[in-house]
Amino acid sequence: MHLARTGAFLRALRVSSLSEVDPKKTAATSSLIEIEQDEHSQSSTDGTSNWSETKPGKSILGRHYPSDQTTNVTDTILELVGRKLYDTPNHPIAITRKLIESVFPPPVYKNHIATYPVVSTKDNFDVLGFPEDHPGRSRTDTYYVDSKTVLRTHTSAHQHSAFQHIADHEENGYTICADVYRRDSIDRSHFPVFHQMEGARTWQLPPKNHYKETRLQQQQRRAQMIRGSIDAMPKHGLEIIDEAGPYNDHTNPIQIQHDPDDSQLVVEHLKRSLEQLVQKVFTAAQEARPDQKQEQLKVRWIEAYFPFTSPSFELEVFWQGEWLELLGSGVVQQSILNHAGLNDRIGWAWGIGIERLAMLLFNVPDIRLFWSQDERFLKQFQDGKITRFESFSKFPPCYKDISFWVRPSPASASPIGAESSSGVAVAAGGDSKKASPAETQPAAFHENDIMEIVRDVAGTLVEDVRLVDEFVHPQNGKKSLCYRINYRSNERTLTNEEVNELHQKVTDKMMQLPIEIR
Ligand code: FA5
Ligand code: MG
Repeated sequence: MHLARTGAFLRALRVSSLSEVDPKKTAATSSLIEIEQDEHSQSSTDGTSNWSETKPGKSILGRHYPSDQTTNVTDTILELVGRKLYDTPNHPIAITRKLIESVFPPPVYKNHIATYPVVSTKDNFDVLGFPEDHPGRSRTDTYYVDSKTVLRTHTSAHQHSAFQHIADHEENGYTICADVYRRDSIDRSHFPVFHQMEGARTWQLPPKNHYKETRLQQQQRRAQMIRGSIDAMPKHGLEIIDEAGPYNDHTNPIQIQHDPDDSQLVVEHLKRSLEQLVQKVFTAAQEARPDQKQEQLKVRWIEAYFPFTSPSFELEVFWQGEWLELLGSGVVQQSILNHAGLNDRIGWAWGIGIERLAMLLFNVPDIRLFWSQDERFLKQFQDGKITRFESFSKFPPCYKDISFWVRPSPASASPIGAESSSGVAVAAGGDSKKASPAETQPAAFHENDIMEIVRDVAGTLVEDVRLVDEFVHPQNGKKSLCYRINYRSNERTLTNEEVNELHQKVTDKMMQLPIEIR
């Protein structure tokens, strides 16, 4: 019997946070599913200490969560919950969401919105096969509401529910749009709250042609269906560099349950589908500036790793002089499909950063702008239209450095090198280059703690925070780090006094970290 069909699972289904998008209406409407968070234990046992203020509890969109030792979500972050940028008229995030949905429309794809951001660690990590020591689980990378509950770090937290919905409704695919939360670095393309869209497509075995038809023959007919669907996609003119190929036996394997031909077809369908999306976005962006010479867009596929797909891929575009990661994707782990009752299916899934796409589409140079309530920003966009954003002015930056000693520990290894392009385990937050399992222990310094303090004190008044110097003391082995904080508003010139005051507050709060200010 399928696990998903047991009474326990059916009882656990309840209508709430995911809602369907009615293509004829702007706003999202009613119904879908979420697994009830009924297995939470009351208290944390990991004994980690928390540098942020301990509060009796957190209220999130009308629900109250008593805090425990694991709680690290700050009020600054909670202020951003519920803004629904994906459903705000004339907002670039909503316009981009609809553009993506137009490439993945019903009836093949059911378009959902997941409005409620609090999910269980089970849905965010366990169900997706995240190992216990995955950096994404660490409190340095994820906002914990309590020990068993987080602000979701990715839309994949709803993947299991969405696959169950597919199983229950005889559907084939979905998209889910949601706000997601990560304790991440601070720069022009990273913000602690951002939006993701996840998509998935599955193919089931067709009904038997006649009673003698074997499973292999059924599989072959399914393969023909996938091939037919690939061939039916319009050709695009993009120049694609494919550095990953369909799989790699050692670094990016086909799952043992899968027929290699099936898996390769699914990969081909996945890549062509996402290339259609990139093509549509760039055509729209270029139509917005017909006077400009068309630049050849550089796009590449590279290998990636996600616990819930294999083989896995990332798509990057060349933007402002560097490769910018747009999305992660892959062939869905068969165990995940089986767990949702989709045993006879094979499928792909992807997760894209909506801001990243919107920055390319609208020429928005800084991710913080999407949160702006300044009319000079908002009035530049209109539903159904792609317009080129014109900066209303560039206000002067103000740099301040902060230097300190950290204790030598594995977790204070060089934090240089943020989001990886080398395919290490960075899914859903958690950068294996910055993080190590040791960082979940108390008293280990982690770069994201500085980011969080800066965010908490200065919010969107900081453009980026960068490590500019590091060295190890030859005698005592202590490590010195120097971070440069770039205070700059997108909306006005900051005064010296204002910046000094902010920087003093940052310095004071840093005293709570396991460091010695120099
Ligand atoms: C994921 O979150 C996976 N859930 C994606 C996925 C889904 C893979 C389904 C396979 C199957 P990742 O951590 O790489 O993967 O994030 C996906 C995208 O979100 C990134 O490619 C990037 O476009 C965007 N993103 C990640 N962090 C930030 C951030 N701090 N600010 C803005 N965008 C971000
Ligand atoms: Mg990634």
